[in-house]
Amino acid sequence: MGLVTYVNGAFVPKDEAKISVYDHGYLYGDGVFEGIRAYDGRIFRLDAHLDRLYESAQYVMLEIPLTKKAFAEAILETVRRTGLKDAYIRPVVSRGVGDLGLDPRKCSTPTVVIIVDTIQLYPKEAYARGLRTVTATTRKIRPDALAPQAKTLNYLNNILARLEANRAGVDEALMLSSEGYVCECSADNIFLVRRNEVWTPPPHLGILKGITRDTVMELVRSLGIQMLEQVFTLHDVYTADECFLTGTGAEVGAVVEVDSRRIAEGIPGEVTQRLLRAFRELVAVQGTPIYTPATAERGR
Ligand code: PXG
Repeated sequence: MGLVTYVNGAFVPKDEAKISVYDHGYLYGDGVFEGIRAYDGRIFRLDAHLDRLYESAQYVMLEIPLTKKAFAEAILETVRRTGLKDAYIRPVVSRGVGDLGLDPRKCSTPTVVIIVDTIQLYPKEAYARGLRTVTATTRKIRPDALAPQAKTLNYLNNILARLEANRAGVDEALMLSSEGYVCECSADNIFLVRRNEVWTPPPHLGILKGITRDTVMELVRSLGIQMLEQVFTLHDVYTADECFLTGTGAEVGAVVEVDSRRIAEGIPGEVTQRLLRAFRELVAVQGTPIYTPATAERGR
């Protein structure tokens, strides 16, 4: 078994998965996507990811030519055909093949792709030592220009920030709103621990409402710690007791340095580590099973 990709209803080997250069997803970034993970044969929060995919599509007036139920089944079947139990799943729906003008009316059928692969976003050592970040000079796109809640194929704003992190030789880039408030990182949400409270920016500031973020907010509350969604500045980050990032790829990743300032002791904090443990316990038991008894022998 090798990696299998779903392309418009067909299951094809990774190397044969192809789309047209006239696809407006390629020409204009006109489309939406999701990033989902499977842990030990279960897809974590599949319904929440599908809800967000369909909401992103609704925002850009892109009609996904599958019901949510059919999409879920297509995802499950693509993973089954790879035989993977731990996987990274990337559904992508683009406007489809059109002409060289940007008018979406020229695109008659959306292109639906589901990529299944493996993922390790940050190296293992990064979790042990903690992540280092810099604040990008690139500001978040204003929510009235392009809603950051929508996971669209236009990721250049985040990529510009990531380039800045690369140039600084650190792991991630922190992004601010045009007013200078802390929003999120290029592919992760941000949290602070301050005096036994946990803070994260509210969605209206112009961030992606991360599914890991929602999960971690629930975990914070279940640990009996005060969880606040509130606006904060870099001053609050630099002086925090702990800082961590959340995302499908990153899970819960401690941040130990921001803009050359060491955060507290410069080692992963206690609350962060408790939350990472709680998160890993949760993903091990929660989620949509991929392999039913009838297909179980295919899992590895
Ligand atoms: N903010 C942004 C801008 C993101 O792109 C998150 C927050 C975290 O959201 P979730 O729902 O994952 O908790 C994301 C997610 C990648 C990659 O390949 C990117 C994401 C997720 C998985 C992989 O870089 N972005």
